[in-house]
Amino acid sequence: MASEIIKKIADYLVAAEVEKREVVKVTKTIKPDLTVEEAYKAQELLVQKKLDEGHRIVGPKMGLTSRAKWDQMGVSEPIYGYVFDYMLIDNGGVLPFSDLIHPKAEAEIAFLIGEDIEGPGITGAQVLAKTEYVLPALEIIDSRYENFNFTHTDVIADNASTSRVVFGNTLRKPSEFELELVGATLSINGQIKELGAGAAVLGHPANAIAVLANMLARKGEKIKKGEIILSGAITSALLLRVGDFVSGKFDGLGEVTFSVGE
Ligand code: 0L1
Ligand code: MG
Repeated sequence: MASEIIKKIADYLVAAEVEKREVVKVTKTIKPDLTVEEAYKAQELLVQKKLDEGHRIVGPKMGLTSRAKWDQMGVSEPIYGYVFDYMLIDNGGVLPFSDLIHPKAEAEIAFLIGEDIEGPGITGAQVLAKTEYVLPALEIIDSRYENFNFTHTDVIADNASTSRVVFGNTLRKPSEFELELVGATLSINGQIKELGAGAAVLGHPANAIAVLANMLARKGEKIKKGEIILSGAITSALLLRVGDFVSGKFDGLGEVTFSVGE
């Protein structure tokens, strides 16, 4: 049973998302000593609220998957959140800026899972064997906290800044690739702003999915067949503005685009 304070945190963050307004981080306003366990409990309540409203989970997502981000946040583990159906934008579609607070885009490789994956002890190789397809994606993160200013536990409670996702149309078997070598560029209005390779994600994007399976196992959960999972950012995230045309080009996986509307 969640405590009143954990419920308060979930309500605080859901209201910020719905009202599209940034808020001061939870560790400054509600609970300075928020633990990782409590933060995931708050995230669970936030997720449950969305399910109760009739939204459907597309899949979990991994965040903070680069060692550079770990150093920056002083942590040694990625985080996860959940992508919902209302967050999906068609490839080539429009992201209405007024729906969000201060969106940023990052390039990622997504995994369409072919069989349940249950930790602990899952490896990247096991993930690849149970992956139906990989596909390119642009994730739009939109922290509910002012200036993206948060601690590790704040961002966990905030559903790992999850906001919108554009999946590409090219589905390929993971066996066709060395995913760690897949390069990606992220451009705005035709100019390459960021670039990277799959190896930026824990050495190989499948490793991030393995970590997710092992983290979910701690609470008796598993990755489910049919889920589409973002494995973590290959590039840094770029702040978006109205009028931007955003394009992610992935070696062998095609292009994903969207425009930022008003
Ligand atoms: O998807 C991500 O890696 C985002 C994790 C949260 C950190 C951020 O909002 O920058
Ligand atoms: Mg991401």
